[in-house]
This record gives sequence, structure tokens and C-alpha cells, in this order.
Amino acid sequence: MCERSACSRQDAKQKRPMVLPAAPVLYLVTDSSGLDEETFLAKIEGALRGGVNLVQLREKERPIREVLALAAKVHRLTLSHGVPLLIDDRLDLALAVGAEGVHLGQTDLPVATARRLLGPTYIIGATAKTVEQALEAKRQGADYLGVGAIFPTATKVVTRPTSVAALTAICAAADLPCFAIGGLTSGNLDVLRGSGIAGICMVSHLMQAPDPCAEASALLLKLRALL
Ligand code: 3NM
Repeated sequence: MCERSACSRQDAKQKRPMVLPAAPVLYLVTDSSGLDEETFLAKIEGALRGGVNLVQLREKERPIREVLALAAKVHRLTLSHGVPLLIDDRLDLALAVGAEGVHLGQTDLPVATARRLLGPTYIIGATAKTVEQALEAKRQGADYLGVGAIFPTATKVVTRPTSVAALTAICAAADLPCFAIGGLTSGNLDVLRGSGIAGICMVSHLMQAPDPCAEASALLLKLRALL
């Protein structure tokens, strides 16, 4: 599975993927900090070969032109695997690179505004930490919810803890695919059993894995058994 030649999904190269993958979703949220570009892209490529089926480009610190150039390269990779690429926060970047959608936090552009600007075919994800936020994001047109932080995270992010009980309540109330995020590793996923999630998001566990392909394929096996 992790051999370069074995994993490309040739048929997916023909058209832009526009829909969320079905559960289980293994969602890679990228972080290029501390990595040169070649290594960064190789990590993403490896994770895609291992079965990551949704990718978000999340670059908070870098100038927009750098992120634009990087997004185009990441999009080439995701397209070649038939996997949607979402851009964190920046609808302008998503449009500029022809990405499949955006992920919006609670202080970003409102979901309804993004939906009005992007139309129905783009994927829009929203961060939700309470049932109220989840229902509001759904009402405004979100396609999925990112819910966390389930565990403390060392990834640079403004967040606060979200309990598994709150995650379970959100999954039950929202009737949208919910993806857990925050401090998740291959060793702590069991707490998510029975929560109703459709998948998980990971930054550091995959970006820092020595072999993201092997790690992603092992994670998918775990997720299949868990969901
Ligand atoms: N959002 P890691 S936690 C991007 O709680 C992000 O909404 C969060 O990184 C939230 O997998 C987070 O390395 C970072 O812990 C998750």
C-alpha cells in the first residue's frame, strides 16, 4: 500500500472531487512549520497513499503569496488521489487555487457568508464546541463539523477542551458528519468509540510521523474498527 506506484487512484484524476468522503474519514490538517517544502509535500503524499481521504491546508503564519503557491502544489497532490482539499479560513485562497472548499472557525467568515459566496458545490466545514454552535453552523449551511479539542494539543492553535460527552451530544444533535480533533494519536482513539463521529482530524500525529503512509493506513484500520 505504501509503495509509490500502488496507490494512485487514476480514475479520480479526471474530475474535481467535490463531495465529502464517506465515513471513516481520516482528515489530515497540515502544518508546515519546521519542515522544508519537499519534506512537507512528501509527508502529505505519504499520508494520501496511506488512505487520508480529506486534507486541509492550514498555514496561519505565512504570507498569503507563499500559501497560495503551496496550496497549488498540495492541490495537485490531493487531486491525483481523488481527495478534496479544503483551505483553513481563506475563501479567497480556496477560490484562487480551485480547492474543494474551506474550513471556518468561530471567528472566521460566517458559514452563511461563505456559502453565499461559494454556492452549493463547495465543501464548507465549521468548528463547533457546543450543540448551539453546531446547530447554528448547520443552519448556515455547513457540510461537516470539526469538534475539539478532545485532548490537549501542542499544535499552535487557539482552542479550549471539549469533552467526549459534548462531542457525543453534538454528533447526536447536528445530523452532520462530525470529526473529532485535538491531541489525537493512534493510542488514544478508543475514547471516541460510540461518540457518533464520522472520522478524525490530525495535525501533528501524521505530520510528524516518520512514515505517514504506514501511519495513515494503520489509523484507518483502527477507525474502521471503532466507528
Ligand atoms: N483545531 P493536533 S485543535 C487545528 O480544537 C485545531 O478546534 C482544534 O492538532 C480545535 O492533531 C487543532 O496536532 C490542532 O493535536 C490539532
